[in-house]
Amino acid sequence: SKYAEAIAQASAKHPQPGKTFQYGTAGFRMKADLLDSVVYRVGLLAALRSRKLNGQTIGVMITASHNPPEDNGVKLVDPMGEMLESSWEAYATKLANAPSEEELVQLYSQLTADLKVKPDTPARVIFARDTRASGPRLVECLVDALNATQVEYTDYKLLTTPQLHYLVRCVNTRGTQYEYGEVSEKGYYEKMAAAFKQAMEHSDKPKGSVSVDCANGVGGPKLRELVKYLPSQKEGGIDIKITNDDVSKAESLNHQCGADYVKTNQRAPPSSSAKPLERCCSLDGDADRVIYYFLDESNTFRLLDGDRIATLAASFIGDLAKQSGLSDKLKIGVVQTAYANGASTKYIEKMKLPVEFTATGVKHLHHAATRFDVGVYFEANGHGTVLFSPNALKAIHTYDPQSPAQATALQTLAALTDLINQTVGDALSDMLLVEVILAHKSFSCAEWLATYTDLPNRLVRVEVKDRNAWKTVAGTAERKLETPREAQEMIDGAVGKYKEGRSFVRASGTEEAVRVYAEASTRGEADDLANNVANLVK
Ligand code: NG1
Ligand code: ZN
Repeated sequence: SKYAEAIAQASAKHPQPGKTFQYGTAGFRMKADLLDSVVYRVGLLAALRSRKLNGQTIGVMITASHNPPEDNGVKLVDPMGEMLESSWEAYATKLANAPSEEELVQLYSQLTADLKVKPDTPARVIFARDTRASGPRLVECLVDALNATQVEYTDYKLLTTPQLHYLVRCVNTRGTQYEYGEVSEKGYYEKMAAAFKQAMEHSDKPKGSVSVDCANGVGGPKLRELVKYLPSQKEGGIDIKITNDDVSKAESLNHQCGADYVKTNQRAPPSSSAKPLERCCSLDGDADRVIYYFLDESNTFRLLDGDRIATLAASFIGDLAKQSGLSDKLKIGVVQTAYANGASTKYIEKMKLPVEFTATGVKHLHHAATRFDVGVYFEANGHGTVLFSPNALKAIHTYDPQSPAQATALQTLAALTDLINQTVGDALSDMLLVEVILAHKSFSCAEWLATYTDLPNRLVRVEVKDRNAWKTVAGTAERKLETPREAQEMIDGAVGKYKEGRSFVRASGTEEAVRVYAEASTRGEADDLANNVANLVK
């Protein structure tokens, strides 16, 4: 076929290391030194995907998010800024596993034919990477593939994952009625800053400051850039204190800091110097997750996780919908996973909002959220966003307010549709959203925390020989095991001994391990239950 020779030649520079790879929930992710051939082949698939979609631009992001500095990963972004369509994940896996150049070329022409891709259609790709040391080398592997398949490409160098998703959507909607924004990093900051100003127009000034732990990743320099576009504290903006923004020492990425550290360990980064009641948040290594927290008066660590952001956003948007006179037109719903704290689910039900559960992985949540006019979705770990449907946008932008109060609520609501990244969870955007809501509600972190009481919980990672032995029953959002045979009965037995106990086991989609989650009415009981179930699994 047309590119066969070029593909084979460049592929020989990046031989398959004799490993089996799988495009998982977060694309391919592993030790960076194993990734060269994988990234090369992902580049080949990006070309195919773009040609299949008539030359629409596909994104490639090189990052391993919250994982250690020596890891890296790669994932594809579809034209509207969504994750790669799931049926194509299998093609990625197949390409990554082709053992030789001949088999790779063979598979590529097979896919070209099966998918009815016309090799002469133009192909366009944009890509970016996080701050990992292996990034530039992996970019070379990617570029080799794009050159071999004659793709037009733009290298955006360092970006957060959500910034790349934003750009992909901007390129593909340019000049249409769905235009999403200017196709540049600057366009991203300008859009967000303008929306922030508008969202703050009818609010009190933000109280206190927010310390942002950037995990020593790409979020640091990008937040510093964003801050230049935001109003200063004097002008009614937020006092943002940036910490852990050192990207010069590769080994410090995600080390003892960042959203995953804080959520998993349920404590502030040891480097934090925040005083009691000071508002803090942590981003992860590619800035698509954010977690809030603070120390209370008695110096006890208090977490405000993704469930908290979801409930805060749902309650605020619900209020705005009522105040603007649009509550009939905006059906608001919340999407969670089994990892959501049971108390957050009860609170959403108390607000009389529908709540749905999906399997772990944002693509599942995202998909479910599109079925609401306003779909709020967050994983407990802080990854999520709020989606406004085309109907919701139309209602918000065409409604004629019947009073000044309706007009101000409507203006704030409209600002949120621009402030909130519509493509994927975005730590910078989500952080501004939280700040806007806290300012509007005149909420301190303590008042936010007081909206409901989390059930104490524990997440344990158990290394097992074969994680695939743990399969969950379809339709249970991963809450029940089908195999190993007696496992679920044993778990149920353990759970039954605790008040408000809940526990489930599932195979990780990103690591060679299974995860045990447990919650119960006291800290001690939650820990006990988690340990008991972990022992059943070992
Ligand atoms: P796995 O490894 O499948 O549990 C983890 C997170 C997910 C999601 C993905 C992708 C937990 C319990 N799991 O998935 O929520 O964020 O990584 O990064 O936090
Ligand atoms: Zn991430």
